[in-house]
This record gives sequence, C-alpha cells and structure tokens, in this order.
Amino acid sequence: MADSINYQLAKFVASYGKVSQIPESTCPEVSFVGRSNVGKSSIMNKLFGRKNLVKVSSTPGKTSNINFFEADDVHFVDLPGYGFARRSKAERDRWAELIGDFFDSERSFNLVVSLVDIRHDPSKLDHDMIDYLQGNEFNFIVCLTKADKLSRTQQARQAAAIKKQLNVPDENVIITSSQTGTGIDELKKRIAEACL
Ligand SMILES: Nc1nc2c(ncn2[C@@H]2O[C@H](COP(=O)(O)OP(=O)(O)OP(=O)(O)O)[C@@H](O)[C@H]2O)c(=O)[nH]1
Ligand SMILES: [Mg+2]
Repeated sequence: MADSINYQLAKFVASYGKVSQIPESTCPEVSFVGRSNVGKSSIMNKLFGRKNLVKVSSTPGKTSNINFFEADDVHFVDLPGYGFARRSKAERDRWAELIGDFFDSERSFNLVVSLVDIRHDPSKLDHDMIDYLQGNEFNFIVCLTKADKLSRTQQARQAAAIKKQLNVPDENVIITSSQTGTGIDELKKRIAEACL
C-alpha cells in the first residue's frame, strides 16, 4: 500500500448473513450502501476493473448478505440494498437489523459510499440512510449513479436538486457512471484519502 490502492489485486473475501459472524477489522474499510438496483455492485466492479467479481443482478434485491472484498489491504463492503418493493416484511426487518447491527458495530468505518440514482429524487429510505450517516458523523460521500442516462445539463440540474434535498455539502457529492467511468477517479481519490 503506497500512495494509491492497487485495485487489480481485488479479491472476494467472504459473505456474512449476520454481523456477529464478521471478524474484527484488520484494515481500513469502505462500505457501499444504497437502494436495491442503484448500482452498488457495478461501481465496485468498476473500481476493481473487473466485469463480475461482485455479482450484478438482473433481479433487484439479490444481494442479501454483507459481502467483503479486499484490494491491497483495504476492505470493500457490499451491503444489501434497501427499498425493493416486492420484499416481504420479514426481509425488510432482516435488512434493517443487518444494516443497523453493522453500523452499530465497532469497525473501521473509513468511508461510507452512499449511492443515489441521479435520475430520481431521493426516497424516504435514502433520506433516512443519509440522515443517519450525517447524524452519527460517519465519513461519507454520496455517489449519484447512472449519470450516463442523463445529458450533462440534466445531470447538473439533478445533482443540484438532490444535494439540496439531502442537505449534504457540495464536496460530499460525486456524479458517477459505472458504464462510462465518470467520477470513478474522483471516487478513488476520496477512498485513498480516507484509507491511506
Ligand atoms: N446505464 C447504467 N446502468 C447501470 C449503472 N450502474 C449499474 N447499472 C445497472 O443497474 C442494474 C443494477 O446494478 P447493480 O450494480 O446490480 O445494483 P446493486 O445496487 O448492486 O443492486 P442490489 O445488489 O440488488 O442491491 C444492473 O442492470 C446494472 O447493469 C450505470 O452507471 N449506468
Ligand atoms: Mg449488488
């Protein structure tokens, strides 16, 4: 680990269904949260320069465990998505418990990457998640995903509206696309700042 992270070394570590199963942090950790289908797995693959190290699902709500990846002595944590409409109450309760336990636990929360679809106003659950991160003073950034689906003008308009609605400072928001690579270098920079 020098002044940048070698993402080419990325590998899968383990998948956990309960927070109590996760070993103590042994290195810096970056976690990815956001609604189901927002693009968490895709942005991680883009960081790693890999097509499908992190499973990208055509069926939303597929990632129901906490999945750990590692690159160059940094952990990358793919958290299960929220807000999938066709989920049962039991599944939603399980999600809330898993995420609640995770952020309550004694870990190295170097950076939380909170993903929000740039095309839509943030949902109630996006607000809850980001309010929670702000309220508990987590070091976090918001990645606005799927920017390739909007024109430059629309991107700027949506980014401004979303920042205002979520009440997060300018410097905490990055416009990204896992398809074109927009914003990925900036994200890498923020990860390096938080972890190295
Ligand atoms: N156009 C475009 N599509 C994207 C982008 N990122 C993700 N997608 C697509 O959105 C869908 C969901 O992406 P995932 O990365 O699986 O989303 P996720 O947040 O991991 O979803 P869950 O694991 O279900 O919570 C897939 O069909 C992706 O190909 C992007 O930047 N641009
Ligand atoms: Mg996923």
